[in-house]
Amino acid sequence: MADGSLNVLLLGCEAVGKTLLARRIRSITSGTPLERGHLETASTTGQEIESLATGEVSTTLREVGSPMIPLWPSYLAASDALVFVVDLSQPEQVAASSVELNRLIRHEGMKGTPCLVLLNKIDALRRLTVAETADLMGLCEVALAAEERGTKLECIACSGVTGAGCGDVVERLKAWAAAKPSQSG
Ligand SMILES: Nc1nc2c(ncn2[C@@H]2O[C@H](COP(=O)(O)OP(=O)(O)O)[C@@H](O)[C@H]2O)c(=O)[nH]1
Ligand SMILES: [Mg+2]
Repeated sequence: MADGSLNVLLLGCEAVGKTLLARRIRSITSGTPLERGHLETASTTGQEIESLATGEVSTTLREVGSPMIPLWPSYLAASDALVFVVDLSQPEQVAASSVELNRLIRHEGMKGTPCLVLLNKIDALRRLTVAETADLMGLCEVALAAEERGTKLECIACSGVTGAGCGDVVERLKAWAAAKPSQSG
């Protein structure tokens, strides 16, 4: 994938809100409001790709659906950054998210790849708090494990439905894009 764009891998367990977040992020970067129909998503069985305007270096956001969990690590080598989504409204799924995040962080393909954990659906009425989720997932330990491997892990609480926190996600993508070494020379 030597196209010069920033390649970001978007992962997370079933129905955590990856596709809607990708659409929300594209709407922010393109300055085009999200149409009502775009709020309804279909389950992603394979991959979905969004191209984002993130300054001089564009971004390719690649969602790989949860049916492809066994294949997720194989996408790490070609990725510049990882965005991992967790659903605060599905407490019963948080353990599974923790297992997959730990597996990815400890995979040799990470090689210092920065990771952004999105604590999504903060708009939901019944949900875990950010602190509860961080506790249940052992996010402090995951961040330490990441640091030992030269990987930086950051968290942002957000909602694909309301757009809360999504501006911060875009800023992070833009910072990664700006820091990507030019491949033209
Ligand atoms: N309350 C709430 N629901 C959301 C949010 N984002 C997505 N959803 C819902 O969660 C379901 C799965 O969303 P989708 O983007 O397809 O998840 P994916 O499988 O991870 O790609 C859909 O019913 C969405 O409407 C959010 O921020 N808040
Ligand atoms: Mg999807």
